[in-house]
Amino acid sequence: MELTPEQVKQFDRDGFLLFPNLFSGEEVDILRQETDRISQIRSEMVVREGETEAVKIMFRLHETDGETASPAFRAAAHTPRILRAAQQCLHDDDVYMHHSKLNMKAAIEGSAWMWHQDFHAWHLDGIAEPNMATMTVVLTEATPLNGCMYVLPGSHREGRSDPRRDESTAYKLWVAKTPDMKEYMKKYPEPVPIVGGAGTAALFHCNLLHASGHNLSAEDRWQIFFCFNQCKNRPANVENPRPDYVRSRNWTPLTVSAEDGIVTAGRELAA
Ligand SMILES: O=C(O)CCC(=O)C(=O)O
Repeated sequence: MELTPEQVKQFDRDGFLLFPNLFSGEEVDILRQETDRISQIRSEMVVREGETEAVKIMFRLHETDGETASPAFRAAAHTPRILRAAQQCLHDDDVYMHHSKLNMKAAIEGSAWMWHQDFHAWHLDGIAEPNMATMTVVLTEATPLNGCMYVLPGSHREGRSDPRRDESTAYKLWVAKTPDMKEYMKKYPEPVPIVGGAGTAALFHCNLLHASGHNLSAEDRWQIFFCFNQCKNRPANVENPRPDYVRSRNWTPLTVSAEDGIVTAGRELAA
């Protein structure tokens, strides 16, 4: 897949692009089987929450080594639909993966992600420029009831806001301060929900304000995130760097593979 020049312009203007049904049912089934497998693993890369210790996040699915490595997710990350789109929107063919993660918002218990910009945490990782983008793919239908993600169109142009630390959920993060967020919501168009059937995807800029609510439904909401950075923008040394699974040290440029990579990986896993 190759984005059109209009789509790249739209990304620059709005900070995101939506891709309904980007992945097929067969591809989604393979990725869901892998999700089931990895969620059984006990590891610091598998973060749990709530009374039932439901999995909230699983990290580092795209590498060839490590407890959570998955050939199918690795293949997904290299497909033109994901990697080529990221290269085009970052205006650079040399990109690497800062991290990959799967957010598994568990039925009833899965908690919210307050409004935030991803780049604040990544800047603290030592990354200088906000030239990063994330491709997210929903692996189960995403709806407002099950806590779909919302993006605030154009808000990436705001630059980096001065956030506060939110400790209220199992995964602590930097979030926009409430008075600032109220102003941004007056200034920019209505938030856009990332809703759609399994396989629907969105690519968004690292300074785009985004959030999602609690999962009030009876079904889990699963969603993968591949976060790309330009190789030339790799992090500088920082004191006490975060672990490799959130701040990758693998800065080798990624190469685009064939579109059928997930199906091939699925066959090999099943053999
Ligand atoms: O999973 C979600 O709904 C949102 C996740 C998110 O905003 C993030 O990981 O930065």
